[in-house]
Amino acid sequence: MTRGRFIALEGGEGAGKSTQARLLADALHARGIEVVATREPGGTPGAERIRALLLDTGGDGWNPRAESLLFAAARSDHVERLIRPALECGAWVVCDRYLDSSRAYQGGGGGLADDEILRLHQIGSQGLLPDCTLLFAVSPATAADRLAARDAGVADRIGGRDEAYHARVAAAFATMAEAEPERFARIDADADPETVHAAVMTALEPLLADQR
Ligand code: T5A
Repeated sequence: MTRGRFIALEGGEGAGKSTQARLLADALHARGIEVVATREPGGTPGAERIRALLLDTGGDGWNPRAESLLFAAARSDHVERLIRPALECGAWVVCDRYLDSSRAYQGGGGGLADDEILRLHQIGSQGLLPDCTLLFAVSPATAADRLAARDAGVADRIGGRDEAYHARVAAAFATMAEAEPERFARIDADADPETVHAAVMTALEPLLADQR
């Protein structure tokens, strides 16, 4: 049995990750590939419970270290119970956010060192990395317009942080993509959904070609 492929979608709020995750899963299905579509934080019952702790706006929230531990714990359950078994069965996993969100938000945004987050990932998930990480880059104005149209100003605990925090998140994503060009594909996400989807399929062409 050939191992499946692991694709993660990353970027800031409103970049269109969830929209593109759905389009990608449909396109892979249409090619006869078995797909497991999932998300972080979440993806398993235990990780979804941690998601509620992290994102619901009640209470005082968590400091960046506690936040990182919770994300790593949710990811550990997700990897162990869903992602690894799916890959081992030959399915492709399409994951809406993964490790690089922790590196960008708790690292770039919250100030934790990148190697600390990578160490937590080693402990929790034995360092499992995606085969390809699609980074959706959108201008802040476009993202704000999309979120205003969809959410009418209501954000979760992390999405609601200030502009400076989100600017550090975007900078951290850009730095990671530059440092690991073999794993990251940067996708211009300002365009309409179909154009963005076409760019995603082009970026995945080498992995799809391997599959044939
Ligand atoms: N987080 C997560 C961490 O801090 N650390 C971590 O380790 C992890 C895993 C998760 C939060 O947790 C943080 C990051 C986040 O703050 P979430 O609820 O999963 O939060 O939310 P997001 O991932 O931020 O998802 P959003 O739904 O806000 O944004 P998406 O998925 O990028 O955007 P999407 O596809 O939902 O689209 C938003 C709107 O725009 C439209 C859609 O129809 C929708 O209305 N749209 C487009 N419109 C025009 N053109 C396009 N190309 C469009 N694409 C989408």
